This record gives sequence, C-alpha cells and structure tokens, in this order.
Amino acid sequence: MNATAIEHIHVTDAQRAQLDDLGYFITDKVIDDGTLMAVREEFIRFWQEEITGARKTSDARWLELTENRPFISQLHLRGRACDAFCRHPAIMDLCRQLVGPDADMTWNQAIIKPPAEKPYPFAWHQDMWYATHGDYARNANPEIFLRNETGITVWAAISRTTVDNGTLWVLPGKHREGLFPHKWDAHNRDWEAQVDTSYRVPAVMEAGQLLVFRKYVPHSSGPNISCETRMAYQIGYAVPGARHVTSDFESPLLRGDEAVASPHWADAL
Ligand SMILES: O=C(O)CCC(=O)C(=O)O
Repeated sequence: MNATAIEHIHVTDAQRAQLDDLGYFITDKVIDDGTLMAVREEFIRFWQEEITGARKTSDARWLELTENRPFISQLHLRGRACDAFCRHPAIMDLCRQLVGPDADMTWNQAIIKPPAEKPYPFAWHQDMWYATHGDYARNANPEIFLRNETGITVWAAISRTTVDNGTLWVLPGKHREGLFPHKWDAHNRDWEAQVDTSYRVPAVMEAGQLLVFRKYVPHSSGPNISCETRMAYQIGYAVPGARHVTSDFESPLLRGDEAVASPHWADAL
C-alpha cells in the first residue's frame, strides 16, 4: 500500500468532462496514512459514543442501525482530526477548481460499515432528496441550493472500499435527470429512489482516494460481507449562500482562493 499521498490535486480535463457527463470521478490517493489513521481513531471514538447514546433509548432498531450502519454527522464540531480533514489541502484544491474561489463546507458525516451477518445496505437515493425533505432545506436559496453546478460531494475512502465491504455505487449520467421520486422505508429508515439502477458502477478505492460527485447523482451502498470494517467520510461543499440563514453545519472554507482558518479549532489550519 502507498503510505504517502499526492496531497495536491489538479483536476484534469478528462475528470472535469466525466463530472459533467457521468456526474462523478475518482481521484488518486491524495490523503496520507497518518491523516487517515487520526480520522479513523476519531470515528471509532464517536461511534462508541453513538452506541452508548442509542443504548439509553428504547429504540432497539436504532441501536441495531447505530451498531451496524451508523451515520454520524457534523464531526468538524466533535473532533480536531475530522475538522482538519474537511479542510485538507487536497480537498481545498478540488473546491478551488470545481466550486470557485469562495466555498463553504455544508455538511459532513462518517458512515461506517462493520462486517455483519445481516445485510445493512443503504438504499439508492439522491442527497438532494434528503436536503429538500427535512429541516435542512428551511431557508434554502433555490438559486444556489438546487443546482448541480454549485457544489460537490466528496466521499472519502477512510478505509479501503470494495464491493464486498459495502462500498458506494453510483448511477452514471442520472444527475442530469432532476429529482426522482423516493419512497420511505420505515424498517431501514431510508428513502429509496424510484429509478432504473441497471447501469451502476462501484467506487472501489484504496484508503485516501476520493469519490467526487454532483448533488443529484443517485447512489447507494451494499452489505458488508467481508471481514473488514468499511469507513467513509462524506462531505458537502458549495458556493456560499446556499441557505439564507446559516448554521453550524456550514463552515467557511475558502474566500478569494485563500483558506479560511477553522472557526471551530483555533489552531487546526
Ligand atoms: O456510505 C454509505 O454507505 C452511504 C452514504 C450515503 O449514501 C449518504 O450519506 O448519502
């Protein structure tokens, strides 16, 4: 395995064309192993905290999902390594080249899949469905919020990701077809897009590679039938002003091409 990483990204013409045509591309390994290890350690700590919290509820299914398919969000507020990761120089390069000289982080979450006897997939969906069907959409500025071109999602492989360990799959080209209807699945507690999934591509990556995709790309993840735990960090970036009223979810990242110091951890930059 490659212990070092490139650290800076130049988005090639081919990657840009793929982002336009298919809605996604995958970078080389750009995150070094030390950074990945620090993020993994924080993920494990926060996951344990989430399990402890879920045990205090009487919601057995919630505990099961927290143990086997946790989504743990806004980690930039909980951990120094996670906050630094969201502002990693390689990701800021991506933002400069694909979002613009001014960019905000709009969301971040860890998604962990340990090996499990039962399958814990995550249904096909567009993030824009979640973003427009919950509190997050309140105060949205449609001019920015609803457009593919105003943002990117980075799905970072914090562990290696394979078909067997439940990596993310994408539907190439479907980002250009608008929002698909979604059905709520009460058992799995996720929305399922009503979309033709016959042409799908898995994001098979070594730890430290990044999947970059547009906000309307339908994606899903399968069960983990391997012996290893799959960890991913999903982070949204957009031009500032996607919502009229900002919250702690949004954090300034770039202004006039320059990195903005983290407002959350004073010495993190
Ligand atoms: O990483 C996963 O398993 C699914 C994550 C995902 O699709 C999402 O958070 O939108």
